[in-house]
Amino acid sequence: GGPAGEDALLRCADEPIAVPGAVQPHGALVAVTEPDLAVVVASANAPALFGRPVAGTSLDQLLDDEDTARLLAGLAGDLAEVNPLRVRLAGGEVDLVLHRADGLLVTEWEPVGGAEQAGAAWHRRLPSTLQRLSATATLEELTEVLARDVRALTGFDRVMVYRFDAEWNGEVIAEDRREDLEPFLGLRYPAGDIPAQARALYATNWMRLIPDAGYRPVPLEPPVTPSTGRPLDLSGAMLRSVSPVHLEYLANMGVVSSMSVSLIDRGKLWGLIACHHYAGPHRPSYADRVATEFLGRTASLLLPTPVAAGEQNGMLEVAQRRAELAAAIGRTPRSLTEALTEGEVTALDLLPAAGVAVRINGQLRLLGETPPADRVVPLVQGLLAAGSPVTDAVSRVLPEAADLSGTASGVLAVEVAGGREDFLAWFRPETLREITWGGNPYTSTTAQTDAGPRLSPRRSFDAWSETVRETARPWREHEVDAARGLAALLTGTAANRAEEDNRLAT
Ligand code: BLA
Repeated sequence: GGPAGEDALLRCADEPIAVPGAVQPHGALVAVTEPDLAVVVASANAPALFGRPVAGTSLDQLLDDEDTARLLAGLAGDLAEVNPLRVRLAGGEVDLVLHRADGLLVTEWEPVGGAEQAGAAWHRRLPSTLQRLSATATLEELTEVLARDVRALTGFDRVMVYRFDAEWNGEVIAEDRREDLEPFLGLRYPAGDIPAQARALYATNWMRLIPDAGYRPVPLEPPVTPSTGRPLDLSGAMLRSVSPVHLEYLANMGVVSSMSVSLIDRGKLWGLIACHHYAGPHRPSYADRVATEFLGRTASLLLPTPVAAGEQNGMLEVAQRRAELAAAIGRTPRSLTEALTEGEVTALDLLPAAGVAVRINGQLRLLGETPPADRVVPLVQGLLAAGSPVTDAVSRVLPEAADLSGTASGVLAVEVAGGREDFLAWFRPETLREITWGGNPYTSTTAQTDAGPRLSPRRSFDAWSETVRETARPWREHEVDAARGLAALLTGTAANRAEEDNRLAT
């Protein structure tokens, strides 16, 4: 794994962030039953917001008749289309935001006063913003436009596009910031900074806001919901109180306000738009947050296009080689191994690699730079058995293969079915990479808490460089697809030929 050890990650990932039993103080939460709107759970700050006790009452007693009617009308339809309902309370205008959880209607009340409003001016610019996003030609451009427009909309001091790698470490790949701030562009952060349960939540919930990381959590009353016997599920609540570990992290970073919007590629969390404010608390209005989420959703839809994925380079070549190899296999009377290793186009030409091993009907052939023949079969079988046939860091899967890093730091192996343990395997050598972390990720400390020892965030986020060894240039998705396609073709062909041989023999 990455810099933070598995155990520590697991303990961080154990924190039940969906049920903190508290909200942030920039609004109040009231959960009610339907259809009578009777109050079941309320945050301790609700009475102050409504100017009267809320326990034992119902929402129609807290709202005027007109707002109650609008609320009831909204409940009949799609709640996402109702949010926010602008209502008037004694203390002023409030954005009322609705969703359902634990069989209750959860209502969240956020005062309009005190929020930053980009408002109508920005909304008029939305069409041109979308035009700019969709007209970008590369992922770099797309994420740059995204960072710039989100900052223009929300007024944060710094807006970053943060991309996860295969091990959930992340990298800042685009940034727009106040000029006097030091750049974070290009810095990496270890997977443990955003633990698994947080990533799982962010894969379904697009937006979270911490207007003031120095806040004091406001408890829910009662702490345990009578109907479920558990604390209220706040995974869909905009006011959800966040992890104290994360608040410590933000304080260590000097961040006063943080907001993040998910970037989701075909259902999988791809990255985040991460926003910081340093000068003081910062709260973009609910409407502006919805607009930001809309930009995040739009960018997410553009991610899988070949242009954004940066996949157009080399894609045609690989497809072309694959077709040529398929033709060679179809036409040759020779063995499949010969067809793949002796023709004008060989398996080594299929995709960029330094060497290839072909093993069909137990017959092994090597081309280019590969590990020695007696090491190739155990290496590939070890990777297959470990469930990591495609890797750019072989020694992390099989430490005993570390001495092969000069030829096989990266292996892309595919099985050819037929019961003879046949395979194709491409090899890439070690390429030393210098990477720069936002703070030395190996210095996280363990803190004692009520729930036992837990990793606490590192204190320094100063750039810290490390040379990564025993890794190869990563395999790209279309390369893996081409290798799998070729293996499937060989599987079919080998089966046909075996059948033919049988018929000839009888
Ligand atoms: C959450 N960590 C987060 C979030 C971000 C980061 C963006 C989402 C919440 C938010 O929007 O603020 C991390 N923020 C970053 C990174 C950058 C940034 C990498 O700006 C880079 C520039 N964090 C730790 C450790 C633990 C931990 C050791 O450092 C665990 C013990 C936990 N991070 C943690 C948790 C959450 C989190 C639990 C979820 C917070 C929540 O939603 O309740």
